Amino acid sequence: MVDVLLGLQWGDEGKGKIVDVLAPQYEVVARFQGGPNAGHTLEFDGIKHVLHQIPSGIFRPDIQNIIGNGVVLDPIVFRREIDGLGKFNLDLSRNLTISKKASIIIPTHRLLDAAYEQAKGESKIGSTLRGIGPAYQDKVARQGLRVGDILSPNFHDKYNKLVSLHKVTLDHYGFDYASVLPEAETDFFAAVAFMKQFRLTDSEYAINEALSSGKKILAEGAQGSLLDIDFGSYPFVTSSNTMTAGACTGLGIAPRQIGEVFGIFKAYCTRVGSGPFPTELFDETGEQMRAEGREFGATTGRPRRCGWLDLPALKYAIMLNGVTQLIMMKVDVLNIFDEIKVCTHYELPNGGPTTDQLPYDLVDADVTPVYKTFKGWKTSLEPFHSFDDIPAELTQYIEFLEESLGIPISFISTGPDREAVIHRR
Ligand code: 2SA
Ligand code: MG
Repeated sequence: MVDVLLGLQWGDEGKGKIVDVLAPQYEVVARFQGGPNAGHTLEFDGIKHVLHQIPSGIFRPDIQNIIGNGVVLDPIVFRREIDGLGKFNLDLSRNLTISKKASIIIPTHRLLDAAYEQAKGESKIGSTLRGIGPAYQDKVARQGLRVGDILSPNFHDKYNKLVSLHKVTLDHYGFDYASVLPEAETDFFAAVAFMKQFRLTDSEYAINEALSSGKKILAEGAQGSLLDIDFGSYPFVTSSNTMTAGACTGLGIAPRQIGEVFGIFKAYCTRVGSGPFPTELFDETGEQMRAEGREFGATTGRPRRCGWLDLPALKYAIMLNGVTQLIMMKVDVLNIFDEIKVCTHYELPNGGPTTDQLPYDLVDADVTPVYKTFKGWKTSLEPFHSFDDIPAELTQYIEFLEESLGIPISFISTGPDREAVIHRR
C-alpha cells in the first residue's frame, strides 16, 4: 500500500519532521506535486536542514526517494540542494530517482511568476516566485519541458522554442529579462548537465514494482490542502493538487492502492502569501504565536500570518483527503497562553446563519469565526512522553478536537526534535 502524508492547512504544518519520524517504516518516500516552493524542515542531532524538492527520506540510506511525475523540478535549485547535502555523506546516485515525466522549471518561468505578480499589484497571490505557476501552466498547455527531454539531442531546440514564447509574454508585461537571463541560462544548462548523473526513469514503473513486491511507500505532500488548485481558496492557491488524489496522478498509483492517510495540522493556523484566513489574529496574541512558533517561511523567510485553529477548514480538508489518522504539531507553541481558542463555526455576514462549511466565495464572504475557549495548560510539555501524563487542560483540548473531527489524533508533536513526540495510542 501507499500511505500518504499531507498538510491539512496552508502548508508549514511540520510535514518534514513527521516524514522523518515515520520514514524508518517505509522503503520508498516519494514527492508527488509542487517543487521548490516547498520547504520541509528536518531537525536532528542539533542540525537543521531544509529540503525543497528532494524527498524527506533522503537522510536514511536504506530508503529509495522518488521525485514523481507530478513535481515541477528546477534543475538549478536541485543542484544547490544536492551540494547542500554533500556534508551528510549520502549515496545519492543510488537512493534518489527522478521521474522522466516530471516537469522542468526554466529560468523564464521564474521571471514570468514575478511579472504576473507585479501586474496583479494589490491582488497578488503572494507566490514564492519560484516559477511554480508558469511551469504548471506550460505543462497543462502541452508545451512544457520534462526531465526526460534533457536526454534528447533536441533539448536545446525545445528549450529555445519555449523561451521565445515566454519572451513575448515578458515583453507584453514590459518585464526586463535581458539583464538577468544570460547568467541564469548558464547556470541552468550546467545544472541540467549535472542532473544526468542521477537515475532518471519512468518512475511509475519503479513505484508499482515496489508495490507488487510488498514494499511500503510513503507519499509526501507539499504545501497544504487549503492551497489545492481545485479546493483551496482560489485564486489564492498553488498550482497543483495537494490532496490525496494528487498522489495518484503525481506518482502513477491506482486509487485502491492508497492505505493510511496521515493528515498533519498545527494546533493553530498559519498562512504565508495572500488570501482569506478567517481566524487570523492581528493583535499581540498573533505576534506571540509568530515569535513562539518561529513562523517564518522556510523557503522565502517571509513572516507567516498566524491565528487560531479553524475547525470548519480542517473538517473540509479531512473530508477531501480521506484522512485516517491525524497528527497535531507544535502544541508546545500554545504553552504560553492563558486561554486557547478554536473556531467551531463561521457566522455569515449581515446576520446570516452560522455554518461549519467553507463558503464558495470565502475570498469575498466576510465570515466571522465563532470560537470555543479552552483553559491553557501553561507549562512546558518537554517532560511528557506519554498521553496519560499530559496536563488535564491539554487532554480536554485534544479530546474535544477528536470528537469534533471524528478521527483519532495518533501523534502529538511537542517540539522540533525527532524525539519530541507523544504517541496517542
Ligand atoms: P506558489 O509559489 O505559486 O506555489 O504560491 C502560491 C501560494 O501558495 C503558497 N505556498 C506556500 N505556503 C506555505 N508554505 C510554502 N512553502 C514554503 C515553506 C514557503 C516560504 O515551506 O515555508 O518559504 O515562504 C508554500 N509554497 C507556496 C504561497 O504563499 C502562495 O500563497
Ligand atoms: Mg514549509
